[in-house]
Amino acid sequence: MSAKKTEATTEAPPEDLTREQLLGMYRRMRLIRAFEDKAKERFEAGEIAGFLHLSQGQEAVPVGVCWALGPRDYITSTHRGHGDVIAKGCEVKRMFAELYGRATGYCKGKGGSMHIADFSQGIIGATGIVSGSLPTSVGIGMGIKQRGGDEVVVCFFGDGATAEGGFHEALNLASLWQVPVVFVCQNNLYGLSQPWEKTAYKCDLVARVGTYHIPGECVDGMDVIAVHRAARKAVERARRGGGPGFIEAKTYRFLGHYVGDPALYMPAEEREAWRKRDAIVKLRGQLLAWGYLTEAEDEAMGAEVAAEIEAGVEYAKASPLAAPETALDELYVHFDYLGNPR
Ligand SMILES: Cc1ncc(C[n+]2csc(CCOP(=O)(O)OP(=O)(O)O)c2C)c(N)n1
Repeated sequence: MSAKKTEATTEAPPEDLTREQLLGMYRRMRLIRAFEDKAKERFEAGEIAGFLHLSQGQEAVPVGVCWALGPRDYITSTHRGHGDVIAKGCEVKRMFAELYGRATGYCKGKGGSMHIADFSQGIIGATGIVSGSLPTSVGIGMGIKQRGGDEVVVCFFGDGATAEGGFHEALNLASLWQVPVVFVCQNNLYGLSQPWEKTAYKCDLVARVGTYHIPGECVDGMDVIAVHRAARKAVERARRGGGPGFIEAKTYRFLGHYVGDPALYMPAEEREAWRKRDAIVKLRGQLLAWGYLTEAEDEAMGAEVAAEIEAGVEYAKASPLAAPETALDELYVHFDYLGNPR
C-alpha cells in the first residue's frame, strides 16, 4: 500500500472526526482488503471450498456506515458480505475458520463465506438470496420497536436487489411501520454481469425510495468520510424514532462477481478509472497530508494487519473440521412461537 502513489489533498481535516476515528477506519478498510486478498489466494490454492464473492473496492461503504453504529445495533448483509461483517466487528481468525469449514468458525464451519453471523455483535447474518436481507431487517426493526428499544438496523444490499420484490415489500412496510432501519445500497454498477443502467429505466434510487416517503441520500462510496456522514445522519434520525432511511453509495468491485469470473463484461478503461479512485489510497493520502500518519506508521500498520491475517489463516488450519454428524445441529428452532419446546 505504501508504495502506491497518492493524490495530494488540499482539504482541511474534518472537524467532526478525530484522528483516532480516521485511523481506525483506515485500518479496518485495510484489514478487509487484506482478508479478501488472502482468501482469494487460499481459494485459488484449493484450500477453501464453495463460492467466494469479493468486495475489493467497496471497503469504504461498510466501514463508513458501521462507524456510525454502536455494539448493540444490528446489521444484515449479502453474498458479498465479508467487508460488512468485519466492519461491524467480526474477527478475521474466526472468519477464516468459517471459510475453511472449521468448528471454530462463526457458524461452526457450516455457513461458509456467504452466511457469516455473530448474534453477540448484532451481526444477524449474510444471505445468498438477493434482497433477502431487506425483509429480515424490517422484521428486526419491528422487534426493536415493539420492545421500545433504541437500536438501529443497517441493511446492506446491492443494486441488483433493488429490482427484486423483496426490496419493494420491505420499503413499503418499513415506511408504514416507521421502523429504525437504514437501507444501504452498495451500488457497484453490476448485478452479476448485468450493468446497472440496463436493469432499470433512468433509475434514480433516491427518488424511487422517496416514493415510499423514506428520505435518502446518494454518496460517493469511494469516500469513507462522505459515507460516514450520511450514515450518521440516517442512524441518528432512526434512533430518535424518525423512521427508516436510505443511502445509495456509488462504488465498484475491482474484481469479477466471484473468484474465477474474469469479468470480461467490465470495460478495461472503466476498471482502471475506478482503481484510480481506490478509497483506501484516498484516505491514506488524506491522513498523510493532515499529519495524522507518517510513512513509517503506515508501514507498521501494514505489517500488523498482515500478521493478523497470517495468524488468522494459521488459526483456521489448526482448528478441527466441522464434524459431519453435527451438520444438522442448530439448524432448526426447537421451540414454538411462544417459547415452548416442540
Ligand atoms: C433471489 C436471487 N436471485 C438470483 C440470485 C443469483 N445471484 C447471485 S448474486 C446476483 C447478483 C446480485 O447483484 P447485486 O445485488 O447488485 O449485488 P453484487 O453482487 O453486485 O454485490 C445474482 C443475480 C440469487 N442469489 N438470489
